[in-house]
Amino acid sequence: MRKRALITGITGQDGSYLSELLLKKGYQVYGLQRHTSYPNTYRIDHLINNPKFPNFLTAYGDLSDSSSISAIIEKCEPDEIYNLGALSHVGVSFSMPEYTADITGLGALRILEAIRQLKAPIKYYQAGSSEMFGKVEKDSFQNENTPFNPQSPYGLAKVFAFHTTKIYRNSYGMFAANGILFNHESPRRGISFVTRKITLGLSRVKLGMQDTLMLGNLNSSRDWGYAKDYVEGIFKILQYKDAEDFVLATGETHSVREFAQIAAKQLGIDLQWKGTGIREKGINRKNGKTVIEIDPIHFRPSEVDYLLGDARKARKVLGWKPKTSFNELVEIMVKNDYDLVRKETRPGHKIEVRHRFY
Ligand code: NAP
Ligand code: G4F
Repeated sequence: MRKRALITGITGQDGSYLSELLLKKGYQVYGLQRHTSYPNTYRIDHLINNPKFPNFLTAYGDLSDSSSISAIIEKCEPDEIYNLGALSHVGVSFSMPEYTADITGLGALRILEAIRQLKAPIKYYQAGSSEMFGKVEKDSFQNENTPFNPQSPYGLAKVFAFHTTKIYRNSYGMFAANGILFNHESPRRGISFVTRKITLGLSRVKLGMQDTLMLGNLNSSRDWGYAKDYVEGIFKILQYKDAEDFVLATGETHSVREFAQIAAKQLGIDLQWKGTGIREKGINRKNGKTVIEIDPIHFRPSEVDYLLGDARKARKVLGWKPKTSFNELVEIMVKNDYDLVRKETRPGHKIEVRHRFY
């Protein structure tokens, strides 16, 4: 019998890659899709109503709505649920703290409670985040034993979901596991996250469609991996014999400035940094033009300055390790966005990649 998986956050970056992975493994894949006034399915359009993927179906539901969650679980009878749905933007979570707690935090509880009430033997995956570690000591590694110290409504909501998952596992013997994933990116990353903002923005600068890219904190460091590698880890977490919690990370950290420098280099722009603080600028050494500037609008009320993951447990227990290096990741994203923006330069191919806030 074909295994069945239900994915929340099916229209997101990870939801789309995980769907492809599970379909390849022969799963029947169901997606809980939230209703939007205009379909927001560009990452999964190639799977929807495609005769090549008869085992892919989505249904409307919302993480704020218990009845829709229960109805979908009852209808799909999944063996596994991957809860990837969230308000996932840390900066935006400061503007919408209550909504973040509701969707990113309580959403997990609603699913776990639905599984408990149905008394169904469903395995549950919770998409936890390195943002839960929050403020950590510079040069330290974070692993499954590192205490949480969240710095944002998003981080706080994820800590709630993490502990809820553990409580349901310990109290009711449910197979409920947490992944604690460090940042992972791809050409499908939302355009308001810093990596994609850089690869799109610098591609536009290179092609003369934009003069300057406005960024926030250049000093912040992240452990950046490739989303396609990480969904393999997510799958392995639910296939392990016991429900446990696992960190997935690369074990390398790089600053936002470094990411921008490498992306620029791959586009043939040699960036030189001048000035300090909010007056720091990235200048094109060749023509003296300012390519990157700081706009404090992108600063957060509280920042996580530094993250670096220790994924030795996942490597040892699950046999998972990332395959894509930092430079390869930047290259994949730059190539994708350069090609995308190049299409913009052709008549009739206007795509909108500008955004004011994040
Ligand atoms: P993403 O691209 O932002 O996708 C989030 C998904 O959640 C989207 O499908 C979104 O739907 C859906 N969603 C938002 N509000 C919802 C609601 N009220 N009801 C149902 N669905 C809703 O995020 P991602 O990068 O794929 O990340 C997947 C998960 O992993 C998230 O929980 C994120 O917090 C977590 N995580 C991500 C990273 C990372 O670096 N990417 C690291 C650690 C943890 P729409 O498309 O309609 O907006
Ligand atoms: O790309 P970001 O918005 O990602 P952030 O905040 O690390 O969160 C992502 O990773 C988490 C895992 O740790 C996930 F749980 C979460 O869902 C999300 O996927 O920002 C990265 C860094 C931050 O320090 C931010 O302040 O880049 C800095 N930054 C500098 N300029 C900027 C910008 N971030 C954004 N979004 N936009 C800027 O212009």
